[in-house]
Amino acid sequence: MTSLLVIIVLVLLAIAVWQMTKIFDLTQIGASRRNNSGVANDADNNVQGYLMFGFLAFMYIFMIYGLFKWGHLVLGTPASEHGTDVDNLMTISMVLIFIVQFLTQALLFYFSYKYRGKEGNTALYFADNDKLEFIWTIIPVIVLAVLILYGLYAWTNIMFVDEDEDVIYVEIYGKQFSWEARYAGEDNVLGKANVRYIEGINTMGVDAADPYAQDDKVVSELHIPKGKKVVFKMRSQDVLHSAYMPHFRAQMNVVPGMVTQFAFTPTVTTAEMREDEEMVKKVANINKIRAKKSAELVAKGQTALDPYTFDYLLLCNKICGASHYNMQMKVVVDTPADFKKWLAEKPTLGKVLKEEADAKNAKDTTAVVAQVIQK
Ligand SMILES: [Cu+2]
Repeated sequence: MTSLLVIIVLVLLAIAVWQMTKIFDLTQIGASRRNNSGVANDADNNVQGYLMFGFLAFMYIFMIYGLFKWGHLVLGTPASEHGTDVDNLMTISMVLIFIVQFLTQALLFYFSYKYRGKEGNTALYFADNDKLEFIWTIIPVIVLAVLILYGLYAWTNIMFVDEDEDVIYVEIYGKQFSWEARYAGEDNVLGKANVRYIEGINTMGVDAADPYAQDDKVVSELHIPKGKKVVFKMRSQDVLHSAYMPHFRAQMNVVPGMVTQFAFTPTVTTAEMREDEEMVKKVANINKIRAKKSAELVAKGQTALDPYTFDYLLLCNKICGASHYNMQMKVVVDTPADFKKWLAEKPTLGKVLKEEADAKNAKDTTAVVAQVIQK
C-alpha cells in the first residue's frame, strides 16, 4: 500500500513538473516560435493530415477484415416464429448504420486531411446555412422515425398474446444461481405462489392449498413443443435476473415482487437444429477447439473434455452475483407428441408434496415409536 502511494506521489510530481515546463514554454512564444514553441507549423500539420487519412484507411480495412473474420459468429437460424422479425429489424438497423458511418467517417477524415492547417490560412466564417441545416436535420428525422415506428410495430406484435389462443403456460423461476420451471398442468392455470411458501421440496414457493396448484409440474429442464405458443410467466426469488433465450430471440427481465411475461412459438426442434448447416459448422469448430484443449489436458495427466453437442439454453443476462455466469437451464424443443409424452411422465406437484408429507409423518411416527421403546 505504501509503495502504491509513493508511486502515485511520484507520478503526480512528474505531471506537475511537465505542466510547469509547458507554462514556461508558452510564455516564450514570441521569442522562440521558429525553434520549438508548441505551435504547429506546416510540417506538423502535414503529418497530422496524413495521419487522419491513414486512420480512415486503417478503420475501413479493419472493419472489412472484421466482417469476414468474425461475421459468422453471430446467432444463426432463429428458432421461433417472431425470430425472423427480430433478425430483419437487426439487419435493417445494421445496414443503415454501416452506410451512414461509412459516408460520415469518410467525410470527416477526408476533410480533416484536405483542410489541414497552412501558415497564413484563415478559416472561412459563415453564421449559418438554412438549407444545409434543413437537409441534415430532416434526413435523420425521417430515417429514425421509420426505424422506431417499425421497431414499435414489431415489438407490439411480438408481445401480443391472444387470450383465446390455445397456449401453454410455463412459469420460469429465477434465483441465485439457477432456474426452475413449472407447467400449469391439465387445467392450464398456474397455482398461486409466494416466496413465503418455500419449504423443503417446494422450492418454487407454490401455495399447496391452491386447487389450481395440484396438477402443476415442477421441472429443472425446460421442454417446449414445436409449433405451439408458449407463454412464459417469470418470477424471481431474490434479485433482478434476465431470462435470455438467444436462439429464440427472446429476453425478459425477471423481477422480484412481480410477474413478467414473454411468449413465443418455437419453430425448430432441438434435433432439427442439430442438423442445421450453420450449426453443424459451429459445433465442428467448437469441437476442434475442445480437441486441442483436451490434448493439452491429457498431456498434463488430466481428463479430456467431452465433445460438445448443441442444446438450446436459457441463460441469465443480468449480472446477478458471483455465479451469474453459470446460471443456465437446458431447453429442449420436442415434437408435440414427444413433448406430451415427456410431460405425462412428470409427477404433479400435489403428488410430490403429499409424498413428502407422508414420508415426514412416517419418520415422525418412527421417531415417536423409537422414543416409546427407549422408555
Ligand atoms: Cu441471474
